[in-house]
Amino acid sequence: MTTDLRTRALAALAEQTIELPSWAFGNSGTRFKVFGQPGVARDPFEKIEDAAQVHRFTGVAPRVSLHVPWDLVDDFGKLAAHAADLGVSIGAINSNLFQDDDYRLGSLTHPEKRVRDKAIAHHAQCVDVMRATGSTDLKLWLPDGTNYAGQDDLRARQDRLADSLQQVYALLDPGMRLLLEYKFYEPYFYAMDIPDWGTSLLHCLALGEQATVVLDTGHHAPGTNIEFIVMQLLRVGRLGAFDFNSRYYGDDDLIVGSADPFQLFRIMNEIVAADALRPDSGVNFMLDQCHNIEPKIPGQIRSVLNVQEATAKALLVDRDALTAAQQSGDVLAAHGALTDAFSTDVRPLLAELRESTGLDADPYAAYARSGHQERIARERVGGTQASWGA
Ligand code: RM4
Ligand code: MN
Repeated sequence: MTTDLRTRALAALAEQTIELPSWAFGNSGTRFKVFGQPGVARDPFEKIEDAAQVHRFTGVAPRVSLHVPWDLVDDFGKLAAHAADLGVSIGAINSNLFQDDDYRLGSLTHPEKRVRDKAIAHHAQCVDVMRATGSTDLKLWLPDGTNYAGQDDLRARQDRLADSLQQVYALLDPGMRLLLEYKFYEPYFYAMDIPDWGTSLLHCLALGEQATVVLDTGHHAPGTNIEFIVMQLLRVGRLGAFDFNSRYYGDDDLIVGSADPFQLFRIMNEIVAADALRPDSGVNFMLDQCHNIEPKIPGQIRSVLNVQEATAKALLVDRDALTAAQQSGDVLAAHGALTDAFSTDVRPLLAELRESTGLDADPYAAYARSGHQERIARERVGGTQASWGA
């Protein structure tokens, strides 16, 4: 790697941030079983303490996404102040449209106006939480869909959705954004109402400039070229955020970069190529994961490091050589420019980055040595552990 590439990579890496999900620090599981772990956070304050540990050792995770109502507290100002004391801040506020009996046939798309109004009102509550915490991103994952052909009118559902989204959008203050996620299946299996990036983008375009698409890496059919979607959304200025994770088949909550590190590298390559790594690019790099069978804080540290490593490799692509090879039709040289960067061991570079800011070169080992895990297992007794869905 040339000195120039190295220097630029270090500068870009020093600015990168990755947002952590509060739900990664509560107990979680499958729809069959939630597994408990010793020392798991019992409330949103403790979840933020755990997230702050990830930031303390990695230096690149200064924000925590909250989920309403899982993270409801009496005083959100106090929660934001608690975060600030620990050196982190509140990131995106995630709404919940999937845990209420009223939502059996949908929420923002429900045939009944009463239910749609209730789902819209929930977003007013989320916007209040944003005002109290200084959050600027309202994240909406729509779990609506149908299970059987003919169950409901597909087009009418889109029309109701467009109308409901407009009302949610109208709740935003200037400077706030609506992040609209898509998912190709689950919880419904015949048709989801926002199954793909195209549907999400159409709704965002109709809403206005403050609406952007969230790309959850787990929400695609196997074999989907995700980096193409990243490129296309960046091209039209509507990639608002990532939900990073990994999936093999049906689940999407595994550690980012664990299933296919080359895919994560290809995604980050499109980000770097479009100069979208800059903090002011408008792309929020968030994790959306649960750690069901592995310890949670180390799981989040590993995830952050995986994103950082893929980013470092993408920054090391020799773009001049790549462009020259592409223009001259040298297929193998062009592909080689990517694979050379991917094959680089970036761990020494990242170690150097960390040491330059006083961090341990190995955040994972440093956390293990810190005794924090043993301390929370000892101290967090009594009360009810936070868990997915509560
Ligand atoms: C969805 C989606 C959302 C997450 C929920 C719990 O599949 O990924 O981002 O908030 O799960
Ligand atoms: Mn997600």
